Amino acid sequence: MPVPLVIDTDTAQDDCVALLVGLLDPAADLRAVTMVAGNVGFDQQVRNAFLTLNVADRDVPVHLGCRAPLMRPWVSAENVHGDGSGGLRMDQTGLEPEAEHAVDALIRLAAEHPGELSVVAIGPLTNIAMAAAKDPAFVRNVGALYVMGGSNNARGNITAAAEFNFYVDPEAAKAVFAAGFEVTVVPWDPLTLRDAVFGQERLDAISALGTPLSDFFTRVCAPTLEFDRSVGIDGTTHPDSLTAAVLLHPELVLRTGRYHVDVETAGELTRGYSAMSWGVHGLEPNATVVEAVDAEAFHTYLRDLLATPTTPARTISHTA
Ligand SMILES: [Ca+2]
Repeated sequence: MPVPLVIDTDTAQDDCVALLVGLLDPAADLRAVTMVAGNVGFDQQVRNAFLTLNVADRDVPVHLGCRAPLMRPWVSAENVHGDGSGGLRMDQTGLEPEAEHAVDALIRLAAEHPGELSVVAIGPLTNIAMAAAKDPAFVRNVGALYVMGGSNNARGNITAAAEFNFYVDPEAAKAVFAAGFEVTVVPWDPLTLRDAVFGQERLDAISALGTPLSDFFTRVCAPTLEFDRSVGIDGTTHPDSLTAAVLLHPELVLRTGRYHVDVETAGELTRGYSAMSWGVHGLEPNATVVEAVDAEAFHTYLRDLLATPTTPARTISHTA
């Protein structure tokens, strides 16, 4: 039986790849895409989501969610991602998001089949925290919550201490870990930086596929590749697609640990820092943290996914 899921996303770069996982993997039954403020301008994120649906030749409801963090001004990652699509363009006439707000869609979809829906949250946790605050039953109706965010006692990416998603809306992240969800966390460091970086050889293997999906992947990931190389990472990073993949294919996971995860909201230098306590500090575990995945198998999985033939209905062009 395919896994019913919603992907909550700030759609840019690897978020697009994560959407492809949800749209194309036969193990997934993607019920909706919910949008949250994060990587790039909100309306551009929505365009990136529709661009991704088009290249996958799939139609899934898109719901617009929170356009700002709970308590703070939005922080962009446009310096990393550009417009998040690598400059891809298409005519979006007639493509409309659903009228229902993302927070209400999350609550409704989880309530329709209590305990069965998985939520893959790969942006700031604003929508998830809002849904939990609006309807406490949401927490128990969600079967599993997979979160890309934080670092496991390791370095951040937007600051020395913090990973972007938790940094942008630390209050939402803190609330989500306190809410009682069954949470699995895919952290930035060390996991992503060790097991989900695609260097030139892996990128060449994908671009050699010559499918609409592989061309899309190469274009969309190009700005991240350039940025990553400028900061000493030798390839593109894929934390969001990894998060969706490990939900659908737990056999990719080689090691996990149970942790008490909490998020810093008041630090002078550590806003958004994820404190992951490993069981010796007298705190009850509230999350499973992925510690190692089969990097080669993950690359093979994505490469095979991007080999899927699709016939995009709308023409995609590239502007430099
Ligand atoms: Ca993301």
